[in-house]
Amino acid sequence: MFTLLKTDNKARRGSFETVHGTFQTPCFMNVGTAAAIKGGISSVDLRELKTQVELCNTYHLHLRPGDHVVKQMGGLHKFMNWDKPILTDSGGFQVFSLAQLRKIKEEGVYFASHIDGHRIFMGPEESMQIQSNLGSTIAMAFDECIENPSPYKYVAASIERTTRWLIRCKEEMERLNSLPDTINRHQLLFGINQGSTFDDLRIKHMEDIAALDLDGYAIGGLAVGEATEEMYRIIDVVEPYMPVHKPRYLMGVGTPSNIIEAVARGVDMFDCVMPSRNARHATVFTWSGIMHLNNKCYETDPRPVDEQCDCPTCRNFSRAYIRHLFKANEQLAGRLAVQHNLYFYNTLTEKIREAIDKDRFEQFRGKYSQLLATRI
Ligand code: PRF
Ligand code: ZN
Repeated sequence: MFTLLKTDNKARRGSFETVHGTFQTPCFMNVGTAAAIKGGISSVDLRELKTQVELCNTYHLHLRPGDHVVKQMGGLHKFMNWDKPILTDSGGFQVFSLAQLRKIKEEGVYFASHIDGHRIFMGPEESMQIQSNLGSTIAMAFDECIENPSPYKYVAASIERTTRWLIRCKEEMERLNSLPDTINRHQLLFGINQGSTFDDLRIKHMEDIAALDLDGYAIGGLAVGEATEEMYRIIDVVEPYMPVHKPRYLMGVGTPSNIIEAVARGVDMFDCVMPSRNARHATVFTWSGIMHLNNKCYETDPRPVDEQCDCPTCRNFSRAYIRHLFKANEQLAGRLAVQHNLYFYNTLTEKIREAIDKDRFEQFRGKYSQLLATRI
């Protein structure tokens, strides 16, 4: 159950109680697409990185190792030895971004696996069945993530279909949660708002899905080609139509600055590959801005990545050492940088929560929104 603890202008401080424990919002979910955080980070490592929620992907785990294998192993929590909340994305987005030879029909999507090309069908029922086999804490609805820009007529028809898919997701989830051999019979379902950059379609779709009284609501279809200012504008447009007492999740966003700006607009939950992906390319986030560790200036720099950070990497290693590891193509380089970046994002949302608690979020935003985006 989600409890809205307090607000500071539009920024919200919440607490979400689940069968896998309670997490605090605003929250950044750490992305472990195929049941692992890229860069060689295990669930044991995450316990030292202030991770509250791990995000995994229906599409990837269905292809490999197969959701039936995960179910046989007792579900995702047991499989990867993580006992805190897990959110699974529905496959909606990955089918549209990764799969080939895609055909969208009323019943669902026909596509070819990006691994070996074999033909697969996924519709709302299949997505719910896979997520039920995975036994995640929160399942996401099966949606169509439309790229920006898209024609108005296409978007108008697509959101109607996404709403029909959502109704089927809800019915199938209720059925699965009532079966005796289901891994997590308290699995929650979030709906996903779509509508591209059309205000009226965004609002209509939000109204339609809000009426279904789901466990939470996501804003999807953003950070897919539109300008950042346009993304903020769409959040401003749909936010007034989102249920106040349900968590709000902005999917696949974003930079530290994007997160601060979305919290200022009333969003509670985030996920993004950016901290782990950028880290593997030697780009780290610090409280003074963005740093590229391959730069020559760090060759003999004895300081930690961030002098204000107390992550396992910064407590033990220098910029010079990590730069050397990147230059020498050592796997440890990525691992150390990913640990730092995840800790940074998890600390960022922690500091945001503290700021909201003390009614100081606007000061926090003023101090950091631009600063964290500068390159140093
Ligand atoms: N839908 C789903 N997952 C997503 C998105 C979406 O629109 C996005 C868009 N940024 C990221 N992940 N199901
Ligand atoms: Zn650090």
